[in-house]
Amino acid sequence: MVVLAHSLGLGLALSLLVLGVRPAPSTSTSTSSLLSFQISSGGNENFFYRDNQTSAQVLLTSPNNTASARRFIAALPAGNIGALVYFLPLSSGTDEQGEHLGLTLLNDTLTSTADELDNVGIQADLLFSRNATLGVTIVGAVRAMRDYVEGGGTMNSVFNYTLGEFNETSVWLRHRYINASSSSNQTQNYKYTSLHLSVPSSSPARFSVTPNTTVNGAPTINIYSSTQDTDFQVRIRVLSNETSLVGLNPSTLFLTEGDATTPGVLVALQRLRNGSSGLADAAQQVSFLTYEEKFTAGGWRFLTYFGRDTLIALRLLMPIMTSESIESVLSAVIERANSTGALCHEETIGDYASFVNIQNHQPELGNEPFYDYKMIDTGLLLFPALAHYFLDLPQGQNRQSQFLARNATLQNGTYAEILERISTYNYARALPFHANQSYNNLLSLRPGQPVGNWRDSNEGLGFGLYPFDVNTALVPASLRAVERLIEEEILSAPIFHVEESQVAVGSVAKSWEENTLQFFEVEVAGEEAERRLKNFVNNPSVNLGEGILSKVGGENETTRFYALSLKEDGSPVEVLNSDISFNLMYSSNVSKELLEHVVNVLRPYPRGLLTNIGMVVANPAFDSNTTNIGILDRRAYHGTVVWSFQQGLMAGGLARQLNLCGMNSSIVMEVDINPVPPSVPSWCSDTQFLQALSDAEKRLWTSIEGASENLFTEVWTYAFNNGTNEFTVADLASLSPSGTESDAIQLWSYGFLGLVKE
Ligand SMILES: *[C@@H]1O[C@H](CO)[C@@H](O)[C@H](O)[C@H]1NC(C)=O
Ligand SMILES: *[C@@H]1O[C@H](CO)[C@@H](O)[C@H](O)[C@H]1NC(C)=O
Ligand SMILES: *[C@@H]1O[C@H](CO)[C@@H](O)[C@H](O)[C@H]1NC(C)=O
Ligand SMILES: *[C@@H]1O[C@H](CO)[C@@H](O)[C@H](O)[C@H]1NC(C)=O
Ligand SMILES: *[C@@H]1O[C@H](CO)[C@@H](O)[C@H](O)[C@H]1NC(C)=O
Ligand SMILES: *[C@@H]1O[C@H](CO)[C@@H](O)[C@H](O)[C@H]1NC(C)=O
Ligand SMILES: *[C@@H]1O[C@H](CO)[C@@H](O)[C@H](O)[C@H]1NC(C)=O
Ligand SMILES: *[C@@H]1O[C@H](CO)[C@@H](O)[C@H](O)[C@H]1NC(C)=O
Ligand SMILES: *[C@@H]1O[C@H](CO)[C@@H](O)[C@H](O)[C@H]1NC(C)=O
Ligand SMILES: *[C@@H]1O[C@H](CO)[C@@H](O)[C@H](O)[C@H]1NC(C)=O
Ligand SMILES: *[C@@H]1O[C@H](CO)[C@@H](O)[C@H](O)[C@H]1NC(C)=O
Ligand SMILES: CC(=O)N[C@H]1CO[C@H](CO)[C@@H](O)[C@@H]1O
Repeated sequence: MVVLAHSLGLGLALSLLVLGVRPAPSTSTSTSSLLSFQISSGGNENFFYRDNQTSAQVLLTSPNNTASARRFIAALPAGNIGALVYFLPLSSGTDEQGEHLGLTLLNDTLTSTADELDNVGIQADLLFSRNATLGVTIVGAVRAMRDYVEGGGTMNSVFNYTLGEFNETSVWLRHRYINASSSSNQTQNYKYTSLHLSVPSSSPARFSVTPNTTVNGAPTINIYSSTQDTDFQVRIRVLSNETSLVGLNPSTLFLTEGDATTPGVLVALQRLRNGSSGLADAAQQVSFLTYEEKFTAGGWRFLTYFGRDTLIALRLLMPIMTSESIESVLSAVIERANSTGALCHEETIGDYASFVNIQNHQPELGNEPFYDYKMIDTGLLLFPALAHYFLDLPQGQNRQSQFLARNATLQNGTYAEILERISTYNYARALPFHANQSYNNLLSLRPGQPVGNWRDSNEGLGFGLYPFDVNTALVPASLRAVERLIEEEILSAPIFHVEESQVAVGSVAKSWEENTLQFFEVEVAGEEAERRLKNFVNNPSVNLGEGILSKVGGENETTRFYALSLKEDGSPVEVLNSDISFNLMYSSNVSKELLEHVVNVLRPYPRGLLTNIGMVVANPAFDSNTTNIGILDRRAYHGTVVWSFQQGLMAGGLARQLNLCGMNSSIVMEVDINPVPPSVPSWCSDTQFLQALSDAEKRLWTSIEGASENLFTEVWTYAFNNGTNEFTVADLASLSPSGTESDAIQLWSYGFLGLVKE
């Protein structure tokens, strides 16, 4: 309680970090279920709307974006359906070629809508600056829209729309669900996603529609002004028969200030309510992504269930969340476990599920959800969250009995039974390395899978097979959490035998804690490190120039860091990376040596990871395999780019470690509630080292605050000015060869709401 009194004094004296969130109009975090806000990000205007009937994100290409096509996207979490339309300027023959089409969404016109068959969805009024025509149009599955946008124009004719009724003022485009019957039965009509274009009263807009007689050919749909007015309005609606999810309002999602049991939690909650902190808007944004039944990962691309994203977001936000919302995340994950005990990465629903089921030769499943179990990390993130909730946080006190007794709805069994299965599966995965500590007993990507952890690709892992985060942080952290839950009799011990004798979960954890890091150790001697660094900055795909090296210091020092992953032969992928953040956030008893690596990593890029606009997640500067330089450059989704959640994990994890040393070690106030360790870590008494760690923390926050406008987005990249040696934020979509874009709001990036920097 001494700690509490002390930091209360501190809390009142806080000068809060004012995060640069864009202002959202009107609505407050009251009990109203209405959400309506707008965000400019990544070359798009993003509009968000939720009421008690529907929920949707709409995007339009920003007016100042130089692309000639104006892209309209609507994405609805219900069924993960939507529509994508590229509007193109219509040349009248007398026009200058390439003349610009202006297209904007009229303020306050985005709202919910329903048709006479009780299909529901959204509508908005668009303002056109000139005659236009419809380019590529996809109606239906958001995943089919992503395939087109990110897959170099991939389209599959099973997702084609058909032209419905049309005249001069109304055009219906419909995509019939893949598993809809082909009967002409009227009541089957609901098995459609529809895009409806119409003309609001008094608008001079008209449609000129030419059906296409070619099989699968798209009709020509022109939109023009029937008067001398060049500006005209068109109403756009996207509708389906999917049942809308029930959203969690900010007041359901987060604790009220009266519930706060520590000064840190109180301050974090006050910021959410306080308009001047900018975070009241953030509370609405994260609310848009959360539903009673599940949390979604980000919009527009990931408005569906993702296990990893929701569990990491939960770990960071849990101290300020209500029991109801915490249990919503936990139950969504548990409900989707498979019968072996693996956890689901992504849930494919709606029409795209029919497509996947057909691809998997199981068309009889219709549009039953497809759950994907390819990731190796998701299952390891559950128990640390569960143990933290039931054992450390006030919200979880006395909740375990009712929670564990619940019957699952998506499968048979109680939560207790499913959790036993998951923990037994994890334990079994960990035993081989306990028995024999050779690298090939570490957890590898699953056979035939190019992905397995958050760096979602072969390239992202530098073509490694054994990821660092999974093996050094998440396996032992998961085992330790299970050990605590067994001690408190919330779980029972997994029954599994090695050489006839049961091995305690804690002993298995210890083997992993003590013997995994060594495989990932990379050391590059001074002169060689300098040579590689010079080669890196001069590489054409990096092109930073040697000027920056004089700014980053540390010349000719031996460079030591942990590899991104191990290759099949056990050799380390020598890419400097941010995944040590998982050890800081999830591990118990981290060593001084690991923290020294943290100090190294938190140095200016390209010697470390820190730029003036955030922390990059990978840096191949010291890699002896120089082909990784081009593979993991600033255009790559997991290259030298900034992921906000990684910054949150690093900042939160570092605060977690520094706070173990007692008051004032960290510039981040203790919001998370952790048990007091039996003894203060020995490195805390090394004042010089503690200072180095604190300095690293300050550098990290300076870097983070350099792009505070982007904090809650998914990912961004940099542009570099060789004159000033400064970085500026750049949009990934416009540089990425695959068109990979960044979500304007991303659940786990809101982990920052659980961090209060003093
Ligand atoms: C939905 O909200 C509207 C406006 O707030 C209200 O009039 C209506 O009764 C609500 N409908 C339901 C089903 O809650
Ligand atoms: C385009 O406008 C948006 C605001 O609508 C702004 O955030 C962005 O920086 C602008 N981009 C350029 C390249 O001017
Ligand atoms: C529409 O809303 C935006 C953002 O809130 C605002 O900047 C703009 O002035 C509004 N336009 C009109 C015509 O009210
Ligand atoms: C066009 O079709 C719509 C919807 O079917 C109808 O309401 C409207 O009256 C029609 N307009 C004309 C000009 O025929
Ligand atoms: C039409 O479809 C509905 C729902 O599938 C079914 O209940 C009904 O019997 C069908 N009617 C006819 C005439 O086939
Ligand atoms: C019909 O579709 C074909 C194939 O996509 C296309 O080449 C043709 O231009 C279309 N015709 C019209 C009238 O839109
Ligand atoms: C728009 O299209 C209409 C109908 O084709 C045409 O009469 C008009 O001249 C066009 N306007 C412009 C500015 O090209
Ligand atoms: C779906 O369609 C059926 C039949 O028209 C209707 O009764 C039901 O209300 C619709 N549900 C939704 C969520 O649109
Ligand atoms: C569950 O998922 C794991 C991991 O992908 C897999 O090995 C196992 O076979 C799956 N179980 C079933 C019954 O499909
Ligand atoms: C779970 O289902 C069983 C049998 O199906 C039932 O006896 C039990 O009461 C249910 N438990 C809860 C918490 O609803
Ligand atoms: C649940 O149990 C019942 C009865 O044993 C069985 O028929 C059904 O297939 C099971 N459901 C699932 C999803 O395993
Ligand atoms: C109307 C429509 O959507 N047509 C598309 C059908 O799918 C093919 C590709 O498989 C496209 O080329 C058509 O434009």
